[in-house]
Amino acid sequence: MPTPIAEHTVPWPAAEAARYAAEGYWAGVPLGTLLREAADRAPGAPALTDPVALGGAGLRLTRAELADRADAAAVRLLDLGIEAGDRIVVQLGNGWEFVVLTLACLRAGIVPVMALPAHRRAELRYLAVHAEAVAIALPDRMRDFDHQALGHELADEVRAATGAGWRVLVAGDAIAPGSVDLRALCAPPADPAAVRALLDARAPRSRDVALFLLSGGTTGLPKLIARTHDDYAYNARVSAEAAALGEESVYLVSLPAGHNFPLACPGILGTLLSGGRVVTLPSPEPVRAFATVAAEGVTHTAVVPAVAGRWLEHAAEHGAGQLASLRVLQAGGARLADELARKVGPVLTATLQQVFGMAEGLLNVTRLDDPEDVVCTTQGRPVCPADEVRLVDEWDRDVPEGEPGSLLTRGPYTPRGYYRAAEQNARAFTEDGWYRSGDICRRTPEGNLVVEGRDKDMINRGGEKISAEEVENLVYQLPAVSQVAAVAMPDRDLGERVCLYVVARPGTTVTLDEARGVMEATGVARFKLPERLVLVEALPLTKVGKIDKKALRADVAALLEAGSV
Ligand code: OOB
Repeated sequence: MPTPIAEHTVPWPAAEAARYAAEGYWAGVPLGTLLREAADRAPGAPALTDPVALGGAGLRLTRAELADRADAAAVRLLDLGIEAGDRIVVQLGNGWEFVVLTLACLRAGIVPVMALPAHRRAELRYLAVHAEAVAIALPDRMRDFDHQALGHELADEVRAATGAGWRVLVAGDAIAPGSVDLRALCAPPADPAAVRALLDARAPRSRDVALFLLSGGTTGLPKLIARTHDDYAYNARVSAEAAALGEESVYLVSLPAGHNFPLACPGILGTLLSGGRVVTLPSPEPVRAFATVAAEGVTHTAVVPAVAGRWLEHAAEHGAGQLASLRVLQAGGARLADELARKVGPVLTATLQQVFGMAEGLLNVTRLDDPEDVVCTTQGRPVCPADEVRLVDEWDRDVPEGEPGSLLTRGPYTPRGYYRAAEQNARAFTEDGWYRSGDICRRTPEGNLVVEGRDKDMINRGGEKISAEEVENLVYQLPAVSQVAAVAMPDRDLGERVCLYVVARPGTTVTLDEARGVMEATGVARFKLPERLVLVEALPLTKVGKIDKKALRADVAALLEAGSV
């Protein structure tokens, strides 16, 4: 049977936990109950719109309808033998099924593992095995990929790892034999009061793990971040306040919904807790997104800088008339260039909120009433008075005020360790529980953070995080590769893309296609594939003998500048 989650999580020390509860950051109420209570405050108010559902006719749910469907789905999951504490890998596109299933899990204490739609066999298998999941929820097909078939292909390996069953829950029209029809599972209950009473009686504890998020990735395999009901509810609530979300707000989710930013910063959960309405869209592509903002009266949304750039271009060409209702545009996930930031207000006619966050916890935001310079040139400041942030040098000593340093953090919604990862935790957390974010920041005199770089081995491709180590491990499978280094190369649209520096074995060569081919064969997400390959005689080394990635990043930037790659 799957191991109880608590055996592999790192709790906050008792003194801190007591303080976070006493100071009101931890409300002591599980997320599912908080969401149900929010529904009770105005049962008939609109809560969820999926304009694409039902063959384009759209699905609209009130708060009560959404909460009842979530309760019905929770009970049906329990009836399938999936119990509180069990894990479900969730890989769904942005749509109503994602919202109902997530709420159902939160109500029943079933723990979703938030995969991304771009993940493929390698990532899903790893997540399922590492989390000892008993089920996976996916679409039948998405963007020409047969997710349902993959869900079934994973069965044997996952069962061997967990010793438990494996259910494939499928959202779509083509439900294969052996799959569970997720839409039927999420249908309204016959007796809403009965399912509700059943779930009220078995609500999880607020300090239990509510869900797993994935780390941005600096190691060979992604790490799981266990977020508790208490900490994640606070995360959603405090970011909703900072974005001024309320009952009249309409939040558009067009980034992948399982990512922390659109899920709870304030995202779907913050909106529903505030009594607002969530509108789902499968992608942030501007023609559709702008039309949806206009049609649904969207007031808030979140984008990554690459999307902000596309929206600005689209608005410059076609005007921003469709965005009249948009009040707050959040941008985060990667550094937003100051020049782009300055255009958001005038061109998109919305207030920009920069969000510098991480699935590991800490959230920094610019406030809606901050002066323009702060909003356009900084990534904001922590959302919680109890957030602790240090900027340190390579010996963990605080840098002088105003100097750049590596960001360490602790706080009421920043867990003290990854799930089931003792070895990585020793590196990613200090002994006294500070998380090493790997971001190099400086603090302005008025207390805002500016992200200046990073000292972690990660490539940030338009907000999608790629571990250099993971890419390198995969490319090393090619016999002709003697040495390989994956580094970020600057890119106008995405900020960064993956570039490989390769030393080939004598008498051989390595091409970009071969490197991509060997990665694809292992079934990893396509966004991780390198887009340039530079053959070199040797890789530059630092004084201590490590590959000098800084030199390589400078090298590829110079090559691009000279137009020779
Ligand atoms: C968000 O979360 P993750 O876990 O995908 O990635 C976290 C990392 C940060 O450590 C930093 O390196 C980078 O992404 N990052 C930014 C940034 N926001 C995130 N770098 C520069 N400027 C920013 N504004 O990306 C995330 C989570 C919650 C809210 C927003 C973003």
